[in-house]
Amino acid sequence: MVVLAGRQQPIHVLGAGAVGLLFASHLRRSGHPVTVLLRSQSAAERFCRRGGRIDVVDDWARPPPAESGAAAAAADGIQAEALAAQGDGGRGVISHLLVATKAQDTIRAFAAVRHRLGPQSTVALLQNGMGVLDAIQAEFYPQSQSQSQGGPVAATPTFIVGTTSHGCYRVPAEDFVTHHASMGACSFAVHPPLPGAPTTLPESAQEMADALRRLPLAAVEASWPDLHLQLLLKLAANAVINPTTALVGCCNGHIWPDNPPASSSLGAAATAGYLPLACAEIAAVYERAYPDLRSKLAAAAVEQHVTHILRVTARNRSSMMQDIAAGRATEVDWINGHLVRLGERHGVPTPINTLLCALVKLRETSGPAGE
Ligand code: KPL
Repeated sequence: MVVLAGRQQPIHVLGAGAVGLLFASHLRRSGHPVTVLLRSQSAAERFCRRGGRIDVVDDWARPPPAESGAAAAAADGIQAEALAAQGDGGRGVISHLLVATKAQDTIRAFAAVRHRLGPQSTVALLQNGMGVLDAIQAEFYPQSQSQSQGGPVAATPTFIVGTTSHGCYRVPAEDFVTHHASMGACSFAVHPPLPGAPTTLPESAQEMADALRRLPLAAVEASWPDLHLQLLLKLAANAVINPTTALVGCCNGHIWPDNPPASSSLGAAATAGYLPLACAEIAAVYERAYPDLRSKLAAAAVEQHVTHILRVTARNRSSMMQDIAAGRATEVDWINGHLVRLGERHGVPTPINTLLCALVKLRETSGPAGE
């Protein structure tokens, strides 16, 4: 951890949803100073009044029938800052930033901290879907894109891209509490320096990678190409699980084909046809878009991965299901929408993803109670 003026630099966490709270709490419990960046002054005050405490309810560690009374593991002494105060230029540089916002909220949230990031900063991104780093670069660091084509060297932060299969959800009535419903894993990779940029990464990049690796969240550092493969597999899992559970309003396990049919009639229907068809469509897109990865992204491999994620997150409520239930916009454009656009670019039809996209968007506009 960098020590400036005798003070350890905090890891700032942007996005206080289920995943952001889970990581913030574990980072704090691992001994790091942590600052959560909250949307409003009143949220920051509420957080300070509870002693800067985040509770993680470890649902995954409980046997299935015991649905209540789980002890929460608390991490306290976490600092909070409000993002709402525009022009908070007085606040210092952020050396380590973990962005755990929803894909669709990331550009807006990033805009509020961009002025506090410099070339010595490291930003770890942890969104579902694809294209968030490209969108950030296009919006805030357009020079970095010209640099990849040999343009002038850009003073951008170092980016770490991660993906996680931990299942977690929040209950709206519980402030700063996250339920860790299923123990998954996490992979991340440091974005390699762009052509022409210094090849030595800032200290903050190694520190951020070390901090993530040491969390009790099965986090592993991957090479950049390996991470790309994992992002594509995770995209497939999110494209099948999230809209289906959001539209039906069920936990992930309900659509898990191996669930006993007695407890899940939709699970049985999925076994019969839907899941393999959806996976085959995604694999067909990948085959054209990434021919080099053909052997690793065949329909059987995609289906095996989706089924694995369904099994390990059976007790979770997918993030899209939670968004729909709360009347919020979803990540569908970054997940199924991304696959539809990729299919269009490579001449592969994507009727299932197109339909899922359209249905989720209709559901988004019909409001929480479906009026
Ligand atoms: O990423 C998820 C999500 O809900 O967004 C999974 C891994 C599917 C867990 O529910």
